[in-house]
Amino acid sequence: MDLTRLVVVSNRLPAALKKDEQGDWKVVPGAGGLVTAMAPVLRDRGGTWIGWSGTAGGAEVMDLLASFSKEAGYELKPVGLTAEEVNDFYFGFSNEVVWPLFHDFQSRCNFKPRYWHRYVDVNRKFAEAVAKWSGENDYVWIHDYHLMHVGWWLKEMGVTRRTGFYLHIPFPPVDIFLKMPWRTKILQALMEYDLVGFQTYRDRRNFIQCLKLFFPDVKAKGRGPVVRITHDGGTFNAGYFSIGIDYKQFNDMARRPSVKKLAQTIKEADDDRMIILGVDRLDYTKGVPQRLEAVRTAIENYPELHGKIIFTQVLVPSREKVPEYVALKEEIERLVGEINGKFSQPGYTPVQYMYRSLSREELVAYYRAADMALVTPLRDGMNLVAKEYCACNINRKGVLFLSEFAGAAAQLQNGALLVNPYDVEGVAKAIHHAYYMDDKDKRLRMRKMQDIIRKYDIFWWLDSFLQAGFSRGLGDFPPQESVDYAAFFEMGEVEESEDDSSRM
Ligand code: ADQ
Repeated sequence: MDLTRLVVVSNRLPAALKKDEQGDWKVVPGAGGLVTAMAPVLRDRGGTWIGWSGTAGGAEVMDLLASFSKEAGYELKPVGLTAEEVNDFYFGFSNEVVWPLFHDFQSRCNFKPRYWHRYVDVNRKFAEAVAKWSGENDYVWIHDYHLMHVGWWLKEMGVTRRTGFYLHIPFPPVDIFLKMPWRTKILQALMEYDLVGFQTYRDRRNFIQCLKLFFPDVKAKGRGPVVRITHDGGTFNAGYFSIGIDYKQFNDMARRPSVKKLAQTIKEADDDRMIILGVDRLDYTKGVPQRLEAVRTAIENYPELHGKIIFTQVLVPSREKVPEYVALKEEIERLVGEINGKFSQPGYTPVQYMYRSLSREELVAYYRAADMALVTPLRDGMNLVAKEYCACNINRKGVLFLSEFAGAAAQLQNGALLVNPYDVEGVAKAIHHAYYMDDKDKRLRMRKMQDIIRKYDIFWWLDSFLQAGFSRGLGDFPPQESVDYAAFFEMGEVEESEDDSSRM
């Protein structure tokens, strides 16, 4: 293989720059799954990570990152953004246009032309950084919805690189994507990458349907997860690669004596009660108010559950300065207050609520202690919480309720109890059903999910994408044969010219 180095590009660098108490900058390394998986590859292959440092840049920042790079074993190269750029590109176009539209919330979109223009300009800045910090033989892997235009700019600038793009969030269906004022420009930009990767078959299908609507000459051909798309004499590949977690790391941590002890403390407080857990970033796509309504309905419709279930919601602060998110937090807190006001009794508070980020050990202890997890986003690219919960379920007696609208449903449908998050009575009924589910059934379901999550972990995801990206053909892509992708909502909607007979 002639490609030697990997260049990863994402909106944020995998390390944040923060000021300490003395007002000096310091580098705090990221600990997410993506960083964990990428770091060894970047180190072994040699590589660079390009992203916004959280500041406007400057010599001090460069020095700090240079010393961090030395320790990490790969380079970190910052893109500096001004306050206006952060406002219009990040808070504006990324979070008020693409995020809501791609999650099917078109009524929440704020299609300000200024946002769009700044988005394109900032993407150019990222492309310039790629041109500067990468070489012709490097593979450039661009991540997520903030940076859909980088490949297009590289082409405009005459910079030749092998490029791959991965979308972590859903790609919307045609009827919703049509609302985007800059729809053809976005599709054209995506077609400039050599490989465009999505979370699920459904996302790739939506993308291809949008392409075909706007560019009638588009043809999609191929078998399996990666297809070849031809348009206007050019070709590129589009595939789906469901992102996974570092299963082993979560599972090992859940077995640690310190975590076991913490989990016991969590459980002991409500020894004879079933703990139902919710863990989310504060975001309207996660369906937290609907989930609280479902818990309320469960206690109302099934009085025998009163005093027997505890719902613990962990909410991670996010986008706290945005008024919509402030309002959402208030709504959630009002609902928690109402439910507890109505159903609490001495020694029993039905909803426990935490608004803060937990340490990894605490989070894993909650996963381990929980008898059930309510993962009910209204729409989600994948949802890693669902996978993390299963990885930490040591006794295999846990039950996962999973939204039909989470990308993870395609992989976990055989073990999870799939629910429609808008159907609060349906979710309440599922909770009631799970309360009486026998241990044998629970174990069988959990084992199925764990097998899939262990096999298709974050390292598998990374290898699959890179193999598909590095190979110019479609033939040597690793099979995903034991992933059951025949989710009910995907049936009967197979692309005509897309031979996907290997999709099971
Ligand atoms: P997110 O929308 O952030 O990710 P998700 O996939 O659930 O959603 O990941 C959240 C992460 O935050 C998990 O790894 C979890 O461990 C962590 N986390 C949650 N609560 C925490 C807490 N209280 N303390 C500490 N950590 C906490 C986007 C897309 C998803 C897609 C991922 C990856 O929106 O659909 O699955 O990227 O591609």
